[in-house]
Amino acid sequence: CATVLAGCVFSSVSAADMTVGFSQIGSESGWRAAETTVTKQEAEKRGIDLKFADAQQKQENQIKALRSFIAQGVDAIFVAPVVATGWDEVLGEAKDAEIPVILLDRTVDADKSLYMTAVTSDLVHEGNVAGKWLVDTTAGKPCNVVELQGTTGSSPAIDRKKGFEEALKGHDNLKIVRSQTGDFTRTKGKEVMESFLKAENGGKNICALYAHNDDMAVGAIQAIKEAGLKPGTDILVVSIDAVPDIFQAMAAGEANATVELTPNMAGPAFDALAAFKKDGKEPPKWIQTESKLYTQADEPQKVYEAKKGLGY
Ligand code: GZL
Repeated sequence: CATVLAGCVFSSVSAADMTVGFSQIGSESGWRAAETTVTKQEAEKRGIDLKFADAQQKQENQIKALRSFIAQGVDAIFVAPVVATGWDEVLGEAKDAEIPVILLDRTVDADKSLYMTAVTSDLVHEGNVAGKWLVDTTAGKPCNVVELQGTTGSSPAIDRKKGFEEALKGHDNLKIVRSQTGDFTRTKGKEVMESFLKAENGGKNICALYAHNDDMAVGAIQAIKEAGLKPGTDILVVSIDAVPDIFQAMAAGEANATVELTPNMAGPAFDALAAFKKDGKEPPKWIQTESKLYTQADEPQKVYEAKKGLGY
């Protein structure tokens, strides 16, 4: 800064002066817990004062938190919106208060002028990658699929279903015979998989499980084993997130594939915010994070060792 003192003096609202309110959904999955840990680490790195609010997966708690952040006059709001609808009013209040809002890992059905940017993966693409893996793996063989959907009305549940179904189009050997929400949790994933197994001849009619996240898949794997079947062989298992525990299951031959979702949505969000605060530069409306397929061929035990402890 020594050489461009003027620029520094006028342009750098140093991060240390910034307060950001973060409305987090809850801790429904290992991935969600990692996102919280990483967001706090990213704030710490930048000297940002992060006000954290856990909504216990209830939208009304998120709306209350946003109103509280607005009343406190925070410099910006981050929100991971539990469901896609019902945000217009409170986002309008943030806009009126001239507080920029950044969406993390999920999107909302609201006018794009109501938020600065959304930092998310391509959720449709994730479902598509999972579906394509199953198409390739079954190679035309008849295969009844059961699906554990994410939280009803959330953008990942809607988009991951859409992408998966698109991949299966034209491959009539693959049929989704049961599809129900497991709310992104292990407990519910196990419960719903138990009902699928009972309804499908003890699981003998089921060839594959597609779970919208690894936590539901891990719960379902337990149910499959308790039904006396081998997950990963009797019933193929494909899911999304790439949390450490799914790699442990893969290493044991009990899961087959996962699509990686980075828990670090906050890094790009903080960077976009800093650029905006520095010189008013608006980011694009979507900052997309990468998605990568992992299978049993990718040395899952090694990946598990590398990932565990990264906030999960
Ligand atoms: C997806 C994210 C999902 C994760 C789940 O972007 O919103 O929420 O896939 C989490 O693990 O519950």
